[in-house]
Amino acid sequence: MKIILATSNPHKVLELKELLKDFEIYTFDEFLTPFEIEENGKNFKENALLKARAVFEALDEKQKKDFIVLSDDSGLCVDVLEGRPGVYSARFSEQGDDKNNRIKLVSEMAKKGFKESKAHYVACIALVGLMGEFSTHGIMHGRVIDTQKGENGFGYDALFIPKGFDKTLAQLSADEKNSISHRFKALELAKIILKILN
Ligand code: ITT
Repeated sequence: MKIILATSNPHKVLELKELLKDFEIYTFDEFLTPFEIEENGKNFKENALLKARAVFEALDEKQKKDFIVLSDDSGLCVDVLEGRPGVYSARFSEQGDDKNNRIKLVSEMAKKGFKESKAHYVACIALVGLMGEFSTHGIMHGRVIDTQKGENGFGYDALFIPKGFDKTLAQLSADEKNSISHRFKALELAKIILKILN
């Protein structure tokens, strides 16, 4: 089955390609001129569907027959921040880059008097094709700390310790992260749908 990834985040592309090794994977910029997709959904599922739909609609009729579009909307929900940054994870800081997002997370916890908090990552995977629209979710529980540790991964990984571990995600290898992550879990469910559609 041929899949087009509807994401502009190169870190996600790497993880998704690794996790979807058995499929023929393309990125949407191999077929389309990259364009802005307004993520104005109120939850991960709405945003994931918005992204996959926008890319699918931009394909020509032949491509629509040949491909399924797969998107990922994901984020980190921190308990002491009442679930923030959530769907705003990519644009939490004014600058909207990973480094400033991590700084803002630590400072928002500090403002409330916390050095760490329970937290969870969520990923929603959306699939859009001629056969219809589908979505799956995956969650990884853990805690966030106020000191960055490790160099691997992206986003908030240097601040996130998965439940049952004593290292941050950025201190784990890509294979270790990919065997426990929110993205891995959502994709395991998405693969069941893909197999049935095939
Ligand atoms: P696309 O919309 O183009 O896919 P994006 O980065 O804007 O790219 P999202 O809106 O889904 O994607 O935001 C995801 C953000 O959540 C991401 O930028 C990180 O800050 C955070 N995030 C999600 N999954 C993560 C992971 O596995 N590790 C670290 N941070 C993650």
